[in-house]
Amino acid sequence: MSKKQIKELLNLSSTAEKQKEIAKKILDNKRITTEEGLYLYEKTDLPYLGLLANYIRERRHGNKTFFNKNFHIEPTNICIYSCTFCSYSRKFNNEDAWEYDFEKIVELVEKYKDTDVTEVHIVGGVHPHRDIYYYGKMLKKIKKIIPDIHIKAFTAVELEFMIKKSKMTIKGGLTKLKEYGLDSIPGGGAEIFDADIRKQVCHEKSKSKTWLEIHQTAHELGIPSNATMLYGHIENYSHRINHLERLRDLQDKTKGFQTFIPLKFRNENNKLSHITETSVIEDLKNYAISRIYLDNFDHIKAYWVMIGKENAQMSLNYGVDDLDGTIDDSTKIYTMAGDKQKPSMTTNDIIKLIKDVNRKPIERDTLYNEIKKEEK
Ligand code: V47
Ligand code: SF4
Repeated sequence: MSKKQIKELLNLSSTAEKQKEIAKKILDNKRITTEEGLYLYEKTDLPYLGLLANYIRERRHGNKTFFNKNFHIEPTNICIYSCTFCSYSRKFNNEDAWEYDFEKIVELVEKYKDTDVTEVHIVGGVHPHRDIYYYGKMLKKIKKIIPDIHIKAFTAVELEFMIKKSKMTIKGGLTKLKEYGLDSIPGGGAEIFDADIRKQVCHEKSKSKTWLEIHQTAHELGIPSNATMLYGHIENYSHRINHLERLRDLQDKTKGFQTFIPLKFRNENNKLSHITETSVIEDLKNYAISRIYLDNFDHIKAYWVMIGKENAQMSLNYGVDDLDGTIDDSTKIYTMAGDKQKPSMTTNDIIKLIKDVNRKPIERDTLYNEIKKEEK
């Protein structure tokens, strides 16, 4: 259907020549340039972007919409950094600071022992006292309770710190963590790669080069990872395209990224609260352009906790094919930044959400192996 619509668009005299050129490239499965990416952000509208992005999404995945059964652990919100967009981190002596001890972590994991959850996602603050040996012990304890659970843990920012603290090289540190049970790396900490913007929003933490180096090394060691982009704060469209370009380049080299997750900036309780959050239209445009631009990424994921369930449903027509998981309500990173929804959905909730917009729910594991087909 969308192929026919794109062909009709190519025949319309009112369609701008540049839009026709880009649409033709998409039909021919060709890569668009940085300049064309910027043009998409600056000069095109949502119906056009949706048409192209949905065509690509359906060419790759048809009607399939992936989700997984996972739970999150945020071991601590104590963090040495002070990113201006962050609502969640606290210094040691703050009354809202927390750190779970191993007993608490074990208690959290045990809740899922005899369930069909396939993944645990672990992301937290950069705690000044915690090194690889500490986190290694944590991973081992988790695997002891649920041996075949997939552990997706630690952003590149957390990894850089714990590896340095343990006086290891990136390669040495990641190898050690793999031995301890690390299976893949989440996409956080990327924020925006542009150096000027990074300086303004998170000047102390990992440089873009280091973030990319950690992911590249992980891929070379057989540890897959995800990629994110935090958008809708002080960056402009060329910063976003530059970010996507750098991810696309690395993916050409390693093929180690599994999915791209645009993260919408939420503005409550942080130093950027004066910034108005992006509109739904802008969010959908951003998903669509990500789908069009990242031609070497298999999946585009909407993190429903952050954009809300209805917007996540809409995103499935704008390039998104994955809605993340049935997250347990221990996640605080977004509720502290303004999300009002309790971040938890049962499997039936997520299946219904997907079916309600005529897509086909597919449960996957972290590596996108299909677990069980849900017939419509
Ligand atoms: O790096 C922090 C972002 C990230 C805010 O790989 C904020 O499957 C919006 O890594 N508004 C951490 N975003 C989360 C993360 C993640 C999330 C979902 C899926 C995956 C995955 C990874 O959260 C941080 C930062 O970019 N963040 N504060 C905020 N106020
Ligand atoms: Fe720390 Fe991460 Fe928050 Fe930055 S975004 S202050 S690194 S918890």
